[in-house]
Amino acid sequence: MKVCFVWMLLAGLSAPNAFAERWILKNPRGPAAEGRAIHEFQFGSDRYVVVQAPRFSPLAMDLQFSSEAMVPDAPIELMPRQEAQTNAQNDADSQSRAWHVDFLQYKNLPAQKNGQGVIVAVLDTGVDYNHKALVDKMWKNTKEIPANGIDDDANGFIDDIYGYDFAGNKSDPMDGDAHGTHCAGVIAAAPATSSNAQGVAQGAKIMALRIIGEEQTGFLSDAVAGIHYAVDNGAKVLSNSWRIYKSWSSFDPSDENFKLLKQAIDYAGSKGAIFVAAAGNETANLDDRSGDPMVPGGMEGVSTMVVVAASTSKDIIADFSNYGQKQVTVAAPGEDILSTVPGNGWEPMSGTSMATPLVAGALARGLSAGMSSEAAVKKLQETSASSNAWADKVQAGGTVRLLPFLR
Ligand SMILES: [Ca+2]
Ligand SMILES: [Ca+2]
Repeated sequence: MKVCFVWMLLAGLSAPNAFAERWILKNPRGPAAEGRAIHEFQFGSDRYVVVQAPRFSPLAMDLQFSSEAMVPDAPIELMPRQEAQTNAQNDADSQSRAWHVDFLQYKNLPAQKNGQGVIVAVLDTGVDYNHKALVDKMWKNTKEIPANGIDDDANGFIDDIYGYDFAGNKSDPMDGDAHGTHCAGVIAAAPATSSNAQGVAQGAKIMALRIIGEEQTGFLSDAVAGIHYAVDNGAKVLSNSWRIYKSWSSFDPSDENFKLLKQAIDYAGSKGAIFVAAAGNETANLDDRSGDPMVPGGMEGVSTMVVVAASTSKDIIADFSNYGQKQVTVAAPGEDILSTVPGNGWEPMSGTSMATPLVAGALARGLSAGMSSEAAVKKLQETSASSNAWADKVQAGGTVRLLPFLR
């Protein structure tokens, strides 16, 4: 027992808090940061470098003194999965029937406006790109030769075929969870053989960006790097079902890491890419989060961001969904959504996490119909079905309707 206790104590002492060990440096000057960059970002005249350094170490001191600012890289998390609120009978139904596919009349949508030619980046836990319903829906970096250890297309990433694994700092973005595969399926999955489940934009291509690693957490700077990768490699819609609240972390929202994220989203906007973000699952009003802001969905003044709440099959707000007449753009089906999971499976999941890729896919269809990014977002809002139940919940006053949107 004694040995065991000592071992545990040592393990405790030697296991540093990973999140305190990664730092964002603004305009580092000295030699301390040389050769240590995990990421580098340039915004205007400002250079940001992300490095690893033990807290309170001489190295950390050096980095601090030789940088304009130094802040901890912040942890980000997935929206926790929501338990289905339905009874056993409905639960059985949701295993075999994708209600959102009927509700939004996928089969009546114009086939030629199916997302063809539009790349949708899924910034999540990765994607099971071998899933039968996704294998033909993946974006592939055709200029890259796989597994030769060379960055053939000189985009800064070696052997990146389906996207990139920023959480694991490697080229293979295979899903380490199920969340990202589910989101990818909501966007573009080929029809299931055993149900009506399928993606909303089956002509679109999925770019897999793994920014959430073990235990459904990741680093903010990996999300920023993922946004850059997506935009620089041609994605026009970015689906983001992750977030962080200020109270969950040790950083101040006025800090450089918030700025870095905002600049990345602005960069996406400047390239005509739409940043779609989940509203979150805390039944909170995002219009009133001054005490505890959430990013990215709660960020104010980001005109190119679309924030999505979750609706149910009764077309009311899901009881977990965040909302906000000003901050949340629109609602979409997000409860008991049947979609792909790794290993050729299909399962229902609930959350604004699921509503978000549905809107991302819908926007991809709009872009494939020749709409500009701005026009697509505007029309998606205008054609949403407004109702009293939604009037104070989302900007659009209701949930998306794809027939009028694509008409
Ligand atoms: Ca490459
Ligand atoms: Ca290669």
